[in-house]
Amino acid sequence: MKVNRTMRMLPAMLLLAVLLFVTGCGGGQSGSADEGAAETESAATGEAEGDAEVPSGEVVTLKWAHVSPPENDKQADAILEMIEIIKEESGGRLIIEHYPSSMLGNEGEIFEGIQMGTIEMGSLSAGSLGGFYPGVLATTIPFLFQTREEAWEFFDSETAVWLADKVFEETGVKCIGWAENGLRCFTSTKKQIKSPADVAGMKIRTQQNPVTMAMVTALGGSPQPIDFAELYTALSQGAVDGQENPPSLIYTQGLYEVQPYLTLDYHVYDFLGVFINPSVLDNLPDDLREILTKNVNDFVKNEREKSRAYDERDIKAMADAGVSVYTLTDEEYKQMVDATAGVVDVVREKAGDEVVDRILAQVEALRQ
Ligand code: EAX
Repeated sequence: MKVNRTMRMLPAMLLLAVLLFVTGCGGGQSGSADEGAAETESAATGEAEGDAEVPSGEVVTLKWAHVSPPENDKQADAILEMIEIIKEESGGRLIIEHYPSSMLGNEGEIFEGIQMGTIEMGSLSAGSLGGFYPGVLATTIPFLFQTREEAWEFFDSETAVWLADKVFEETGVKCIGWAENGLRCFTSTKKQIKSPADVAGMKIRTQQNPVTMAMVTALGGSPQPIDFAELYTALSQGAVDGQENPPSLIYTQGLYEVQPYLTLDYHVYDFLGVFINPSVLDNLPDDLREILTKNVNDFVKNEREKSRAYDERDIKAMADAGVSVYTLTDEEYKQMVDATAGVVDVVREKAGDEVVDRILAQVEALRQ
């Protein structure tokens, strides 16, 4: 968090002094010195156009890092919309800087940065967060959620609040929202995946997530953990035979260009947690903290809707681009569910019975 009004103003003041000297103007000509100052400061600080109101108080700047694409992606687009709203509502006093595409590292490095405070905010998925608090891996039990809407209800439930508290207890980082990465699906290079028999012998890229790795093993495949930023290259070079991610991310990351087969099996609903360094949140002025938390809540709802809409948009775009898009038959779906039923034992081993039992109970309660 950069709270450095004096240092921030110095370049502006020097530039204004030069401008005044060169043009010989104070107020009185096009706009007042104040207006000139406002524009100069905006120019010096790279903030919004000259008409942005110069903040009266300190300007707080927070970095938000993630590994998804920078635009035309459900997460990036929802973040960029939120950034403008926050800037408006705070009168330019709260600036969120967007760092997509692994600019500040992979998801694990981003989370470590948030723990240390070198990165103020970030968003990452279950597979990566599980490396810091394995309890969240219980949300990646294969075929746990029947629909994304059911998953949204879960992540809006008191169990999800409890899960966020457990993340804070275990990692020291605050979770202020459960957005959506999406319903993860398989893509493959050599043939369409329709059943466990098709996965057998395939090298499938996974996150460093023991649950997903156990799922691929249960299907007869060989899990290959690779960073998301390296995935396109690994697929294009044939280092792996397939991977699994939500349809929209498969499209916006360009993976479909090197994956001729997409199977809409929706084996895991994956969250994108929104995380912030607790000191950053606690040290914000009350009004800015209120603006941030309110808008992150709105971001989560907006991002989920975009994820649903972009999935539909991007599945069509991939089919139009020649990707073979396959939906499992009921029998094939049952084969995938049956083949991965034993993975819950791995989840219990990694996440612990308390979390698994609480999450299963909450999902059951949602269905009553
Ligand atoms: O969170 O690595 C992955 O497959 C994730 O879906 C990606 O990091 C976005």
